[in-house]
Amino acid sequence: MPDPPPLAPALRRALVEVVGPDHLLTDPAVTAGHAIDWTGRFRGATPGVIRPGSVDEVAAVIGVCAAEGVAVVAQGGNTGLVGGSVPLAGEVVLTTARLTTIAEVDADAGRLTAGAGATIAAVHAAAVSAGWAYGVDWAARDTATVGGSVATNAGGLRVVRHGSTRAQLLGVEAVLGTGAVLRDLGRLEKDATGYDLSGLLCGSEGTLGVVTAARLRLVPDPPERATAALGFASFAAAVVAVGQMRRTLPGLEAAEAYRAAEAELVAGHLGRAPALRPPPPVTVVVECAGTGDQIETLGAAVAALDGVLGAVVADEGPRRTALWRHREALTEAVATLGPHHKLDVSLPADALAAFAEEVPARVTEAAPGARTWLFGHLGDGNLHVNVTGVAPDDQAVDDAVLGLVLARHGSISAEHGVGTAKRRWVARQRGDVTVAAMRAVKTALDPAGILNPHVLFGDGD
Ligand code: 2HG
Ligand code: ZN
Repeated sequence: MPDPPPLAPALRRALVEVVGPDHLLTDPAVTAGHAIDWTGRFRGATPGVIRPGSVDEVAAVIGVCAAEGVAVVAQGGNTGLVGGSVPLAGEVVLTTARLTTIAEVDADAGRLTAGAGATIAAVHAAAVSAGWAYGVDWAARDTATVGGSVATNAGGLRVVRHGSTRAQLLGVEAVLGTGAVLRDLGRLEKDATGYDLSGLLCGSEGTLGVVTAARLRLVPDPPERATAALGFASFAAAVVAVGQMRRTLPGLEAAEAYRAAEAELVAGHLGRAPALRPPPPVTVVVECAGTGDQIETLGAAVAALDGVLGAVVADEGPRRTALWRHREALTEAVATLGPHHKLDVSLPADALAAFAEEVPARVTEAAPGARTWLFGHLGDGNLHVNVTGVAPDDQAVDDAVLGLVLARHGSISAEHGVGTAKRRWVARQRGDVTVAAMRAVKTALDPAGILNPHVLFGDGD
């Protein structure tokens, strides 16, 4: 996009008065990194990046922007994949990078309060030091932040055991579009006093408020863990086996899948042999955790499965790390192939295998030169359809894949959010009544319409 006009002098002065001159960045060489997403597919421009250092500064910044009618995109680690945290229409960027405090760790109750800019890795470390664990985790943990994870209701690798971010959330502190501060961090485990506004802000993608802190529920940290890579002839066989493990293995923490093509791509990228040789049509990485010998527990569960073509099992140590590395590095391996489309979808269990078998053909029908890369979280029905060899703004592939998802009663966004990439599809999935109610909530909490105004809602909804 062409460079947006510079900030008006009065606005600039008002923002500097709030955050100080060092925390309003306007040099394009500095702001450029905040204007492009991780995949390189979504590239915008911004007249300024604001770095408030406290909730009061966030409130004052939003108050100034609301009064001036200036649109704001809130940004955490900028690891989002759907164009929801970059200024595609010349918005100013409000980064939570300075809100990193992790406080009020309650080791008895198992909860902590984390600033929006704290990374997921920092939350893990704080939880472990208090004798607990945090139930949400994914490969971008060192960069992705609490605020972004709340804004997108992020899922990740452990949803099969602990649920998505909303399931960990006791409360949030957030600045609404008016500049008012919603202080909802003190909620108790049981609290039936009206609307769950923290739950509502979770997944709202920066459209209702800027999350500045979150009160997070922690989970026990089991002492023993075992991980296995299992081979299957098809997604259908893998889905049946994962269903059986979910029923019989209470400590199942993850069940992740990828195909032979992805196994070879990531092995080449890492310069290591695939987890299973030769790679089977589908590899499933499973992990269980608990007390007692988990190799034995997992081994017994695997032995009872039908259709396992090959298996390697590992406990703590480099072999376990290596099994995870092959799964977690898939995103970076695909990224080496250039800008690509990412379609993060979920399917009902009984439709998942048929979808996985059909989607590559639908992609090549829509874009003959395109290639599909397929992997994801089999334990909760979430597949990541990555497509390379297609222009960044070409919608034909997205339409083919998302049309198939809706025909199979799935969701067009499982854990990455809608962003700008999928906003045309929300009404088709959720229906007009739901979208009208969502718009009414948006108007109530952000009457000036300044908070991330170009995500979530499609034109004409
Ligand atoms: C994962 O599961 C992330 O690794 C990223 O959600 C998925 O790259 C992707 O499409
Ligand atoms: Zn994922």
